[in-house]
Amino acid sequence: MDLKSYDIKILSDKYSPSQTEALSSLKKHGMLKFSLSSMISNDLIAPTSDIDELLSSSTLEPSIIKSGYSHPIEVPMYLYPIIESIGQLLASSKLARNYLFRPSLVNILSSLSTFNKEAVSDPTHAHLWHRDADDIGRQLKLFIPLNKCGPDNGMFSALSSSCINYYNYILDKRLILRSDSEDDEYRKSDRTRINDSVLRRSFNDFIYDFKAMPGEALLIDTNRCYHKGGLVTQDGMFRQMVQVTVGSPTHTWLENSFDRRLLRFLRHQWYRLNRFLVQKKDIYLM
Ligand SMILES: O=C(O)CCC(=O)C(=O)O
Ligand SMILES: [Fe+2]
Repeated sequence: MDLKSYDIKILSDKYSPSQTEALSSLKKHGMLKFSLSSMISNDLIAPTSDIDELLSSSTLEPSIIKSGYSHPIEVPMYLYPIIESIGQLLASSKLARNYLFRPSLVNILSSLSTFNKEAVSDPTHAHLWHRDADDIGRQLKLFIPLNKCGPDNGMFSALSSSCINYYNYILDKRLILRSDSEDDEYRKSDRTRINDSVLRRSFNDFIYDFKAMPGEALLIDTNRCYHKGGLVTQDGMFRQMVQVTVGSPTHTWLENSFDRRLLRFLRHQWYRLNRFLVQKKDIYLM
């Protein structure tokens, strides 16, 4: 599947046909591609960072680095103000206001993904296809890779939301069976995720592989779209990714006055009700 790219500047217009077109693509596929080059120079986005230098700025525990999962690092200081203004622009845009209830900038994160043999032979968590549950309903994440990104270094991939109802699941029979006999809680929670080859066999035409050049970004509702990323398959390669999240006041990452447990309970009931209404047509793949 391919996606048309829009200039990020269209978000600053009160009314622009491109923004309306972008909104309908977002509603259809749950995602949208942007070019950031009108707001940020590509040289700034593609710093020739040395991986050891990047790792030394990481705050992560050795156990997580060992397993090769993406780990948090600082957003480069010279980039932060520009990324923040892109986040504010997105949060206040007509696009976000039409897509989300009372959107605001939730946070800006940056992660570093490195090669790990164990992770390549046995992917887990974000390396497997999944949907997020960061809010009751929708959210928007803008993924901005800081280096050129392809299948070897943690490419982000996403499934168009046009092919599956929000309240139905795609499930991987093998991962369900495995989780039944799994003791490791971390692995057990992969139960509702899907292996890459399994999903591609059935949904290849609906998958967007974000082979990114510096200056490109993907806006996606990760609660609604299945997605995966961060698996670096070649030794010595890495991926640095900035992630800007825009959400509603009910977003679970916001420090707000909502009671988290009550929200979780409400979310669960809301899912149950809707799964009942859509008559639970989950798709089991093997
Ligand atoms: O690191 C990636 O490419 C995937 C991250 C992810 O699944 C998420 O942020 O929801
Ligand atoms: Fe995710």
